[in-house]
Amino acid sequence: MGIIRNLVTNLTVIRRTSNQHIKIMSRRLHASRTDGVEKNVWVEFTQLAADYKAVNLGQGFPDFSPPKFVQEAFCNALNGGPLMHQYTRAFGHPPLVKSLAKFFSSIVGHEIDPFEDILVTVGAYQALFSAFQAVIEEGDEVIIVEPFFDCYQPMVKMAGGKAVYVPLRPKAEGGAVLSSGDWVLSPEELASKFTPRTKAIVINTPNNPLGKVYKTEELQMIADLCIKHDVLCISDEVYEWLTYDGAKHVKIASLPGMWERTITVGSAGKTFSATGWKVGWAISSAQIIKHMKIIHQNSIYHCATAAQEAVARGFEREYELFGSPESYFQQLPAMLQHKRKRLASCLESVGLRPVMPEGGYFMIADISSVKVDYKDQSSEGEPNDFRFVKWLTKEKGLATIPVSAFYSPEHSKEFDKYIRFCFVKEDSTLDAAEDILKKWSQGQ
Ligand code: IK2
Repeated sequence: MGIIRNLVTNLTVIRRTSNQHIKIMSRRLHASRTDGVEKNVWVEFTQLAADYKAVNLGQGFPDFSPPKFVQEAFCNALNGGPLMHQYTRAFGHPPLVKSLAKFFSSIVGHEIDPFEDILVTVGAYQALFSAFQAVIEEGDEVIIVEPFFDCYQPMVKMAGGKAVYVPLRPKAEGGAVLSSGDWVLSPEELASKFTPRTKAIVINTPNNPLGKVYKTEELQMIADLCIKHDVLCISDEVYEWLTYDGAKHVKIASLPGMWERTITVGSAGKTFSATGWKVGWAISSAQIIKHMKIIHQNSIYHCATAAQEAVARGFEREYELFGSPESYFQQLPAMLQHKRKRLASCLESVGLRPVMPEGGYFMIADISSVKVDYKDQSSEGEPNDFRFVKWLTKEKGLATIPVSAFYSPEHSKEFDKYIRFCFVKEDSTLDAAEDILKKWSQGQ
């Protein structure tokens, strides 16, 4: 009775106010870790694209099917008996962790233990979340290289850390920036961000949204700083198979002294064009993975068995075909190479200046030479690229993503002249986008 009486005194009567807010408790309902991280660019712009039925070159997912072999593997898993529909091993379905370990050991140059060094997660998102929760203490600093996949910042904050930003900058001052390879880190600026409180640095190669593929020398410079300052590296490599024009993806974990201090994050969604399956993984030393497992077992616990089984089959196939023209890891970039070239020339033809990505499936373009007469008052005061993207979606029916969303508040103004296009789309979708851009350039 006493407990109930206490509860009643703490609760105000649940009532509907005139503006439909429901007040449940007299004290603050929510935890402060959710403050300041409410905005989410995907939620906002995916909804906008849907509302205006726009041709969607916004969010990064293929609008074509995954390859037949993984679709069949998924169907076979579903028909594979009762156990395929039940829980499997919490930290990763055994066939999947074994195939990941076999596949990546020679690439990393370290014998990966399938059961100790790998955690299978709900997409790369959960691998990132578990990594930050497992290694960041209250007050730790985490260096984030900009532009960055937007979830890093709220995840660092929710883990109690402080994000410290360092931008990649185009090196051709005032001149034409032709390629994502022209965007570089200043070694001095990066070095200046390391302090005794720095616990980790987050890099993303190939980068979303820029498409930069870090060269070995650039990774070595980051690795040297990590080793010097005893810092971890969280390396988001979800687009690892997507490189163009001879660019080569290098894993920072493969550099001397980096295996022990790197958490490499991967995604089956990006690897096999099946983003809805939400299978991802983290690979690191057992010393780190064991703490990520603790976060995982106390939050998600387990990922969908059949999807993991299908991804395992996919990796087994790719292991056999690795380096051959039949490998999906060769075929997908070859297909995207063509789409990328096509999108770049279409953007150029309408006066937008694309930065040619060396990897990934996004292209950013400079919009500063385009003058738009915004009639939409509701976006007034928003960053230039946000206004432009809203205008392009609402008035022209083409959805894209503003690039300043991939920057910290302190640097976003410098980069709000770019918007991001996704080219992992059917040719018919790219045709429709091209049509819109051409009509617009002709003043229609
Ligand atoms: N890391 C990066 C760099 C990503 O790009 C993504 C997925 N992003 O896709 C949305 C977009 O940019 O349009 C992830 C992690 C998350 O991957 P997953 O889907 O496996 O959780």
